[in-house]
Amino acid sequence: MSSPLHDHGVISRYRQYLPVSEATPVISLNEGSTPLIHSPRLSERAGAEVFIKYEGLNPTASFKDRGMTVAVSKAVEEGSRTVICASTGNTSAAAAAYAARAGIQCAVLLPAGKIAQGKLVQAYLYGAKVIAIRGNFDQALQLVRELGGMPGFAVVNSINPHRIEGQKTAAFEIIEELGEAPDMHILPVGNAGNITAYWKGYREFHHLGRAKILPRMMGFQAAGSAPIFHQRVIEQPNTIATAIRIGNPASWQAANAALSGSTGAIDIVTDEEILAAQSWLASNEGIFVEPASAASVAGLFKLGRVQARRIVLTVTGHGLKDPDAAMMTGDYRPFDADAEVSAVRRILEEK
Ligand code: AN7
Repeated sequence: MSSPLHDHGVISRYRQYLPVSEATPVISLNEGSTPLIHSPRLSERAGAEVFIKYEGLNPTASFKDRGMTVAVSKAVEEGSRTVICASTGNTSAAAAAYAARAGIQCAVLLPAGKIAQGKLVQAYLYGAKVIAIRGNFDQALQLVRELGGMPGFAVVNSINPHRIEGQKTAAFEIIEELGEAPDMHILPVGNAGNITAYWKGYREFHHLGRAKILPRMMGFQAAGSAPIFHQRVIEQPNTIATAIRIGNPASWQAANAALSGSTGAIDIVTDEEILAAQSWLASNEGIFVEPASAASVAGLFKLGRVQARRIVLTVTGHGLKDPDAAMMTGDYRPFDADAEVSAVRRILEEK
């Protein structure tokens, strides 16, 4: 059981806005409350005040924890003994961690060979049953839809509305911190659950008078996996940003509603732009994110100078999730040196 003294996760902080009651056992890892970091260099490039919502600092190092605390708490309340999901990696890491915390089983269906190493390691260590599907994420999600009705099973993909409810709390935090919604919100789009969740969160606080404005929602997909941008299912999605390697998003309609309702837009960024943005953000702002998250930054670069006062970029997952992709952003090798002061000094004095 959670202790009220130590529990400051999203259910504890935003209970009145979430589908929980006294009867809901709160399964939490104190997710949320992530930093909103002002970015002077991005601000200069955009001609607006730019803030980065650093979701990689959640307990399993991605934004998925916000939705998973609600989804797993509700699954336990409803008597489920197993949670199941398809995933490009981060959902499976979060599901596995919260299931471990709840003392229930977790099964994850992953596209074989397309999961970043860090995410796979997480699923194993948290004790999930890891099933590698010879197919892509969309096929894995279709299997989960068919298997999810088994007795005692709860599906914790974002087709589970509790996931969206939890994830909307990121918009609440941003409004509380800025005292107002930003004029524009930029984020990567894969299954389109997160853009749906932010838009819901912004609208709810707007409705309550906690914000006077609503942001334009700007979503960025990887060029090789851009079904919403092209308005058609992509049968063979491909991108270095494996987290958003999705060809048939579950929340497609809701994303369209967010885009049109906010007079926002969806656009694409190439893998090259993603990798360049990833290394730029690390070396210029000290913020290390995974490739999918860097799509936000690549997107802002693509927009150029923006008619807005304040812009928030969500960076969704930590860079350490995927060291292999990070190493592709440059030709990284150490300088070799003998264990002597003179040898090290020679290198330090080189131009
Ligand atoms: C780092 O883990 O779909 O548009 O199965 O891991 O809400 O899907 C991950 C998605 C962006 C896209 N950034 O969010 C999964 C999965 C990162 C992600 C997205 C994901 P949605």
